Amino acid sequence: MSRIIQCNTDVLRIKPSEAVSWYATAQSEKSHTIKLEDEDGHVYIDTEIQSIDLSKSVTGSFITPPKSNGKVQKYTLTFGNCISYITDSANLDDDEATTLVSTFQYACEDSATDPNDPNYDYNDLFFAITFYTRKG
Ligand SMILES: [Ca+2]
Repeated sequence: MSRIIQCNTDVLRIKPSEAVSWYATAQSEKSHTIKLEDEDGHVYIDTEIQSIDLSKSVTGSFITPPKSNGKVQKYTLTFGNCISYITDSANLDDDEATTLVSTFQYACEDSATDPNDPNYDYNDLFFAITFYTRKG
């Protein structure tokens, strides 16, 4: 079920050595920044998208580092020019209920029209990030 989150950050728990891909597009007069960094300050996504009609997009991929310090890293996702977002996720599981693919999607609100009277149509920035458990 979708959740409305009243801030511009989320925390993702991503397994070590996981293949990750992401995609963003926008429908806004504003330029939107997206950043993903781990607890040690390493940056995995640092991008900007400016599109008024969903015609432009940015995409990328990376592999998370091997497990360090015996812990699973938490990654902080930040939408620089948004004030809230709606999010949901979906998993693809095999016959043994092992998750093969997880996707988190975000529809973000920037209230570009008037910060004092936000329209909350959540169509300003769209972002999706997918983790692939079974790599190679
Ligand atoms: Ca809006």
